[in-house]
Amino acid sequence: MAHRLNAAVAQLGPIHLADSRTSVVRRLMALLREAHGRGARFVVFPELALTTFFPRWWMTDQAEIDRFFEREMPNIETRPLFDLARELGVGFYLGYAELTEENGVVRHYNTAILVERDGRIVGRYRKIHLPGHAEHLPDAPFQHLEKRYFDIGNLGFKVWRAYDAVVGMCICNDRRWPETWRVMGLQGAEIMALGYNTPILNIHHREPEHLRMFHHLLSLQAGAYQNAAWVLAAAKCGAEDGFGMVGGSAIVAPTGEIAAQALSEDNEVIAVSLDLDLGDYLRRTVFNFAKHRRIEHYGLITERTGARTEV
Ligand code: ING
Repeated sequence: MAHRLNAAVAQLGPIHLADSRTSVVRRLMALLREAHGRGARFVVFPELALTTFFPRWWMTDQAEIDRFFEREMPNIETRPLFDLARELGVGFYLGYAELTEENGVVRHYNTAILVERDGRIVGRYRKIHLPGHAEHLPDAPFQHLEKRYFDIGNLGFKVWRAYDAVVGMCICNDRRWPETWRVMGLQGAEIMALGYNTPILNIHHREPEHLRMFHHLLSLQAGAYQNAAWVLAAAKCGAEDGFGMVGGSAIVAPTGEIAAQALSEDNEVIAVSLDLDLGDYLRRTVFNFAKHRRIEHYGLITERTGARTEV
């Protein structure tokens, strides 16, 4: 009997600056109900799923910045989502801005959590690859200040046993780095979940807009195939206060094929019955890591940060 998990990706349309957490949680709960109605027992929500993508805004007042962060999870606004999940027996991945204190120091992370079907938080990931910049770019149409507002994640890329599967997590820009996928693949991830907020416009270089979707899907499909795992990716998309973000939420099979993809740039659920044995033949053959990898030749990957030509 095939080892299966009915899963869904819940894409979010725009969240505007003026939208309250309560209104957003209502949308998340509606998406959770729809996913449950479609048989899903695991649902992936986007990165920073409780607020607008605030790194687009230049802010200097820390109290203003901290208003976008959650000091505890669940909290009074998100508790209804956790309660509904437990009532329906559905687990979820949720991205949000985490404010916490470590050894007396306040930290700000771009975080994702794995919540089991009984409502318990069983996994936490803090975004490692923070894109963008830390300084103000006054001439740019918008900012991308993740390097200013977030600390670099300190939990590594892990996997957890959840929903009767082995599940890894990453966030957004992480998907562009093959190291992300391989570290989870080396831990036997069967499912790799991520949320993303990807602006349509490249503020650093004139680039055809279609490349945003191409690079997004290329990253997902390569990560899935080269590690023989299912990839579930949830966008927050559409025009947030007029600033466009790409959709393209997708469920990608271990073969690298797109099993389902969102059609809109609004709230939308896509669902697939994941055959968790589908990647087995790839892990036994072409991506039998133990048989084929030659780590004695890979040293530069962890010894050298930037590229350097020495010839
Ligand atoms: N957003 C974008 C992402 O990686 C980006 C930033 C877009 C970087 C395109 C490079 C190219 O999808 C986040 N939030 O990481």
